Amino acid sequence: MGSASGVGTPVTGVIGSPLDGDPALVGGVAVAVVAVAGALLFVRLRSDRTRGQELRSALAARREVAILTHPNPDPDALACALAVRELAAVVDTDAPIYYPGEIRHEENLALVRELGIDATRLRDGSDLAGRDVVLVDHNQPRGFAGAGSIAPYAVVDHHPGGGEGTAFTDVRTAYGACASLLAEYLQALGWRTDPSESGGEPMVSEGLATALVYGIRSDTAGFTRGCTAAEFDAAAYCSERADPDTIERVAAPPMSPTKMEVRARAVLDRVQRGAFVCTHAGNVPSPDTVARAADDLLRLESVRAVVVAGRCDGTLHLSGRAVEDSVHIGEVLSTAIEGIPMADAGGHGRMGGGQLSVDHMAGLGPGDGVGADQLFEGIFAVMASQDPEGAPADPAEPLDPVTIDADAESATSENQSPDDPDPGRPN
Ligand SMILES: [Mn+2]
Repeated sequence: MGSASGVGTPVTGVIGSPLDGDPALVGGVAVAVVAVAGALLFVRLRSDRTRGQELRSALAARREVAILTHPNPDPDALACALAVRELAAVVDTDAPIYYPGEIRHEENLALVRELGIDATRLRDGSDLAGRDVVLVDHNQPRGFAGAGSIAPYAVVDHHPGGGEGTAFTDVRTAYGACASLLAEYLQALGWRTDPSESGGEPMVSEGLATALVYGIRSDTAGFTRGCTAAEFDAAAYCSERADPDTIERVAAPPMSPTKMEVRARAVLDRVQRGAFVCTHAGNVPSPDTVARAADDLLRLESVRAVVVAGRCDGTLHLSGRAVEDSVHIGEVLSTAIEGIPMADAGGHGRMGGGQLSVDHMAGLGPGDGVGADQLFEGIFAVMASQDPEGAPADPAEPLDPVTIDADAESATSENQSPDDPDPGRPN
């Protein structure tokens, strides 16, 4: 309020002269005028503050906050968490980063490794009890026990939903990445990204600039999907400071021989009917590998829908992909597994997944079991009924049950890399 008294002094002088005879009244009016002028100035200053200044003030008001990402943080969420932590550091606020689920996608793991991101897995809501939680890249806590009882302190996000923070909320659903918002804050706060510039404001760290660019790149599928001017502006602002070598390494992380073999086998052993492909990739080190193999196969020329199966930890994981205007792959999978006990599947139009019990498929359950060949016949039939244009012109040969049977010993178990922590069950 120091500046408010500076405004008040001349005002008192102007209105003082007609009231010379009554010092008490003069004093009272002066105090009132100063208070009103101060309040107006305060409101004006507040409304002129940038969102970044507001968030910084909210962070400065606490000795510590807990930054929370959504359950399986992606590069955008991790970049935002780093940005909040760096902003908190300049106002001497501790801001550890938490996530409730797993960091499991290769790209996400590579980002964490390359930038040395320090994030802690949340056990449950008790880890956050009594703490001021800052949500990034989502606006309602989820994915852990007690999530519903948390009232976030601050929220920065670009997803729909009504979640708000008690001290600060900025949710912009038009933005392609949440990292663009944080970059905007830093830029408006005068943080420097060009090492040749001089100035009193802090310099964005190289790791943060790299993470922000990567987060934007990742959430917009390489500046194509849902990318707005805000994403280009934010990336341009960070570009001088971001490390292109790190970005390249994170974008194409080294792959274990086992994972590469699974993806190769998924292609080599594929069964194609018209524009549809099903394939059994055998034992896989993680369900994520099945999903990546499905992404690969959908890129095959003239292929419109694919389903890849892979066995891991006693479960047959299914991953489906379809191009637009073909089948609804989530419905294909849920229809194909109807009537199979201990099976679950579903998803969106262009992306779906499912799980079946390998023991049950082998007949070690209530029913007679079901072979992967039968499963694939069912999937092909549903695909053909949904997208007749993609169906083969000729009646197909029956599938070879040895190649794709769930029980067949695949080459993976013998060729398993010895350092692979999760080789899958040979069964
Ligand atoms: Mn995001």
